Amino acid sequence: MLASLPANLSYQRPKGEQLQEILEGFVATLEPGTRLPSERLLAERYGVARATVTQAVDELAGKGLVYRVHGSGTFVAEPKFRQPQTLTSFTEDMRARGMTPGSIVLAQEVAPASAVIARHLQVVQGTPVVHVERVRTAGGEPMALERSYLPAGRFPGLEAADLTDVSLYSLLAERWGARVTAADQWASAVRLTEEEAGILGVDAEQPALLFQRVTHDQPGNIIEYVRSVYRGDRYEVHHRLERIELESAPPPGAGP
Ligand code: 16G
Repeated sequence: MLASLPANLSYQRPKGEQLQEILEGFVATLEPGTRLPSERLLAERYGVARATVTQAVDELAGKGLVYRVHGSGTFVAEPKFRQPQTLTSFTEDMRARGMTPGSIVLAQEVAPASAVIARHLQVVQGTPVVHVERVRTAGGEPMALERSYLPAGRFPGLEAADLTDVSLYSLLAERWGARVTAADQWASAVRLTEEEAGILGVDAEQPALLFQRVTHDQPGNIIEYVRSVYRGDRYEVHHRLERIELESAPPPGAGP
């Protein structure tokens, strides 16, 4: 395996930086789960301190490209899923990737809206809401834990519907004629609780992404508030940014 790596580092640039680039390119050619050559071997091959290799591997681990297993070595991570930037359901998103979506229902009940839920759904506190808690799976593997809150008055009977391996958005459209049209979504980094980590089958130290979504079926009409905790090792958020020249920007060459 080492044979496919460049033989030497150049003297021009910091060694750690070069090593990181080399390893990143190398990892991209390997199958997920492949074990990397040991840090000792890499240090010997490139004539650098072991700490330099450790730091380069740390950088790759920080980017989620590799992961360490104590006592066994460093392995190539599964590629990350990109959270779509369009309004899709988990089911549509997984199917578009050729994977089988699934859901395991952990809770499904009508309860009075707490102050926080009421604020997001823009209803009076105490209004009955359907609370659905589901583990979302891709090919049987847990990816996210979703807690959805929907106004019970708008979706009577939802608390008793069979949601196992079912798309909530499809069901809302088929049974109650509610088609999602727009949503506001916020992403933030969170720590998993021990319980959440257990459900998702990951270490509690692992970072996770929290997506909060407020979904509308028509302008001004909120039908859902969701808090979804996605595995940080399997998901990333991608934004395509295009530069808009600001009118107030000084013309090129203009002095201060
Ligand atoms: C996605 C949405 C979630 C929605 C669900 C419906 C994010 C972060 N969240 O997971 O808000 O409730 O799709 O999926 O994308 P379903 O129709 O497959 O049940």
